Amino acid sequence: MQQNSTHLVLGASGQIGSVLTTELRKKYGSSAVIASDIKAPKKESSQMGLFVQIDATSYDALLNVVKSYNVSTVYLMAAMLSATAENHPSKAWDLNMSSLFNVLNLAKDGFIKHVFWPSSIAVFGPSSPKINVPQLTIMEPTTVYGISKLSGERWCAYYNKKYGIDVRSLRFPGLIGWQSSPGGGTTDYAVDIFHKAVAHQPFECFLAKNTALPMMYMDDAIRAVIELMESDSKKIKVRSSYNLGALSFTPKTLYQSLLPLFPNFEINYAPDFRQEIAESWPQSIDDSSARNDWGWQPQFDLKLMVEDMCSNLRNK
Ligand code: AKB
Repeated sequence: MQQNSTHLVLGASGQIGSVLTTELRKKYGSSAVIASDIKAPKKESSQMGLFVQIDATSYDALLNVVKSYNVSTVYLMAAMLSATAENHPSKAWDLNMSSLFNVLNLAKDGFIKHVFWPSSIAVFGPSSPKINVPQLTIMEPTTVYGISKLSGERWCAYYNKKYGIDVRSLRFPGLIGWQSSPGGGTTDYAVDIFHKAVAHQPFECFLAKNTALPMMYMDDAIRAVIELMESDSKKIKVRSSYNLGALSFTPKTLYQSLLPLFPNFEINYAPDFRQEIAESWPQSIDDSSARNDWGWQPQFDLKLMVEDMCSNLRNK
């Protein structure tokens, strides 16, 4: 179903959107993938393929692009992440929810056929189980971002049940990649630490050393999106969002795994408001529904991820 589609990535200049756009172009061809963002792209990425500058909170702007380019699949990657959202609650709610409603309504109104929307481990809260948090459990998120993601999940399930919309979603853990910079997340320390190590600079960590969180290498995350979207619709039994697991580690473990490559690397811990957000989230994920329904299997363990990150960042 995906081969003859035109794909539109909203938030294509962001951490996940930029890598996803590149992979989709490799897979389906440059002319089959339209990148879009509210911000103009950097020069290099604009040369790779078609880019349109649009605000995902405007239904009319989206409709215009969808009609002009005959788009059938939309990946809604535009969002305000957990730490930034705590500082801009109503703006975060507005962006995260209105963009989702716009895309779901484009599908309901018959203009597009398939939707991917990322949820997050932020849907869980302090009352959820910490270890191997199950697909279905108590969910009482305490962050604006988490509340918007949990509400979004319920709306995805509603649009699927009520209108038959083919919307698919993954609850992403913290994502780590060399290709793009993250912005405003609680898990972002796990990206920043690599940049400092490779630059031979000391690292100040905004989380405490023993704060375990679920994480994933970007290559695995992008592969998960593509595999989920290419799966036969009958296999997709969860229409809210799938738990997705790969790694779980603390800042201390990540630091220790960098030491063999950078023996003089120094870290100090200065936890800030993000510590409380991290403590409200689970430490590890039970992703058996994703594994059983559509065959999810992560490929990168901590060692592989550290080696790949460092060699790519060094070459960059
Ligand atoms: C964040 O830290 O806000 C994100 C997420 C876990 O969704 N990376």
